Amino acid sequence: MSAEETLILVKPDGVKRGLTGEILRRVEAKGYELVDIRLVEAPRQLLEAHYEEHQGKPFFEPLLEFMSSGPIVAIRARGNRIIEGFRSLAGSTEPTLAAPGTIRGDLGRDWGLSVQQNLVHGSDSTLSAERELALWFD
Ligand code: RTP
Ligand code: MG
Repeated sequence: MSAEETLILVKPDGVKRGLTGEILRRVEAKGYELVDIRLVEAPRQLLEAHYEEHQGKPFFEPLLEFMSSGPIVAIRARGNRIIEGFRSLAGSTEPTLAAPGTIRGDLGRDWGLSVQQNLVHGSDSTLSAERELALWFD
């Protein structure tokens, strides 16, 4: 089987807290390859497309506001079963519930806000990975 690619985002909370290096370190230490990387101030249109599955949900607007609150580091990364593998490195969505040893479990904080500020995003399927990589890297 040939290696997969995924989109990883270090969200604005991760960049602001100076955790980009630590997050990249974990991705590289796992043996994944960094193929491309860029720092982006994401326009609203990009975020709406990225999160189209969540349109209409109560956390959609706060989520877009959070994702617009500072620069994001977008990473194209490659490896065998990286889509599943990175989501396992990232841990569950809620930092409080994410297992220790994961990015969100070790480094994520619950700020008591209406949206989970959980440091990273990772594509959740080959279809989303293709779609999201096309949005962030054209
Ligand atoms: P991601 O897409 O960012 O990798 O995270 P995920 O799959 O674990 O979570 P998902 O359900 O796709 O939700 C996308 C992002 O929206 C924020 N969120 N906040 N009720 C809440 O407070 C809530 N629910 C979702 C998080 O930033 C989540 O990562
Ligand atoms: Mg998701």
